[in-house]
Amino acid sequence: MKMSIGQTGRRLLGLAVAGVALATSGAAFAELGQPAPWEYKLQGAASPVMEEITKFHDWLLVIITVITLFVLGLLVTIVIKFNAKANPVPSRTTHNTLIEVAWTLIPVMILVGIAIPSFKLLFQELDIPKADLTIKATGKQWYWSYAYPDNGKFEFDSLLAQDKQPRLLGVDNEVVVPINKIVRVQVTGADVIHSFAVPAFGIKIDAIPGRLNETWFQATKLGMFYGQCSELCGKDHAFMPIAVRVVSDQEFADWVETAKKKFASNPANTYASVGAAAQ
Ligand SMILES: [Cu+2]
Repeated sequence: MKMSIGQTGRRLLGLAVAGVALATSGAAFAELGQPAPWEYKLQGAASPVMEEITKFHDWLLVIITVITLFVLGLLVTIVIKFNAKANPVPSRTTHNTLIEVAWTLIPVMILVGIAIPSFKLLFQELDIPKADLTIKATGKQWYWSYAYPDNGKFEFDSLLAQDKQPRLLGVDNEVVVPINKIVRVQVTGADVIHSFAVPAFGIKIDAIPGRLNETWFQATKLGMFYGQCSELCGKDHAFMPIAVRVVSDQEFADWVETAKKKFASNPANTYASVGAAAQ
């Protein structure tokens, strides 16, 4: 099948329009705190750390784009100007001090330009500010348990709820946190290594048996935020989602009161079983 130039042009235009439509519809479907179909960007940020991660990501994207275009430009120049036909007698130059200094110094400057924001971000992630609230997340095969050691001392299990939306992310008991408060998350594993990750908050930390890892987030937006276990942990690794509900201070206080009663006799509640074992 032969196409005229006009036909090819129209096909290409059609493809481009379809591509743009796909890209923008991906953005239109995007909902805060969960993945979206055809998503190619990071999830929307809902914490100061994630905002910085997004900025850093965008900065790196600028750097790699400029480098890639520059190298492409060099390659095209070489192919056109210095092929055997265009340049039958090649130059025998072997050294050029200026270029050698430049191609050493410029990459060093690029690396420094990456290292400085990178270390700033690393310190922001690892330096946990004074926490308003602590939550302990324990990874188990294959669900999460959450303990609230400060607020009323209760603990509960959070299992995938098959009938809930979004599919494979909804759980029976959600983690609830107040908005704009610094939440310290202590993470451990009860059996094998899991990983506690919530993209919109910019957190991902291994849950290792016998070890207590710490991370933090400050949710700056109300709503539901979803994450998943991010370390291969066995056959149901894909079915132990993390669901965090960010609410107002008042709603959080009310929820704590309800949760204390609801989970008081929960067998997962280690605070209750410690008391029972002592009797
Ligand atoms: Cu896991």
